[in-house]
Amino acid sequence: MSYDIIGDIHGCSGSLVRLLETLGYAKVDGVYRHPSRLVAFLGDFIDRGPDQRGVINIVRPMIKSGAAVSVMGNHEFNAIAYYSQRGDGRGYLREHSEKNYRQHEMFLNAYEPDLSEYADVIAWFKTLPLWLDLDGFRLIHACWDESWINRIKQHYGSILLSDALLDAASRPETWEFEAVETLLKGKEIPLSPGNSFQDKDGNERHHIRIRWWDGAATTYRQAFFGPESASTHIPDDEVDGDHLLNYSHHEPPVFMGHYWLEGQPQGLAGNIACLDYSVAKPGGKLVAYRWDGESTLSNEKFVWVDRQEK
Ligand SMILES: [Mn+2]
Repeated sequence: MSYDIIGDIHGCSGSLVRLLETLGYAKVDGVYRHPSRLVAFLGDFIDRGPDQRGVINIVRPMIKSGAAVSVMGNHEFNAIAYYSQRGDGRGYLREHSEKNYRQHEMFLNAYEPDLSEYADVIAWFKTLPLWLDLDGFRLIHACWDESWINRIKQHYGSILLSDALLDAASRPETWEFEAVETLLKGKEIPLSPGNSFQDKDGNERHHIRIRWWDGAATTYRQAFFGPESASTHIPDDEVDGDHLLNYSHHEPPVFMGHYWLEGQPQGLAGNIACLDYSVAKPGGKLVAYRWDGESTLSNEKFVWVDRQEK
């Protein structure tokens, strides 16, 4: 089966409709379908953009009817934790702080007024798997880390976010926290002691997000995954310890979202593609990859639409 893999949508329903139509999907009985293809979503349907409900009302019926599959994004994970009470009765699994509220405000404004609808959409988020290892390709929101994937499989026996895993992953001292952080938010490594750099907002940082698939990167600067302008501030020293991952070019292609890339959509390696091109920001794009079974990805198969107003 051929798939159109679509990156982070973040409440931008107009861009989603435009992209689906560009790819040849049309509504049949209220659900977008293609005569011979399926969609694979990478999560992050919500937060930031103007039409939270509109996006859910397109993607949810597609998944339910078998026209699409999807993994969970960090924004769905956060939404579940924001909604869910702690086991000890002391508040919520994700703190209702000013910062967390602001990040989630557009979604809460759309759903919170109707508690049964709010509960229903959160329950649906829990049906989204943390990763999908499909026939010939893989989907993950941010980082395909085989060791965390295997550990979750072994301990929880599932690709879904059970209540037990949700609870453990909401406590920073647990391995589950680190596992879910890595899979859904990317792999970060500490700089060597005493080193730091200033990010674009002027914050001092002691960790960098890494090109987790890139075994050829051996220095902090080479391993850094982020804007070119920031990389000049990263020390070019050899990475200490066994922190890097490597994703062999013999492995199936991995599609991910999450990273708010800019510029012309293109592959990061022959079998690695990020499809998040910041649709919720001015100048952003909603990006798809048209996959037809190939194990080596081609830059000609990226398709995108410019961000639409709604
Ligand atoms: Mn995202």
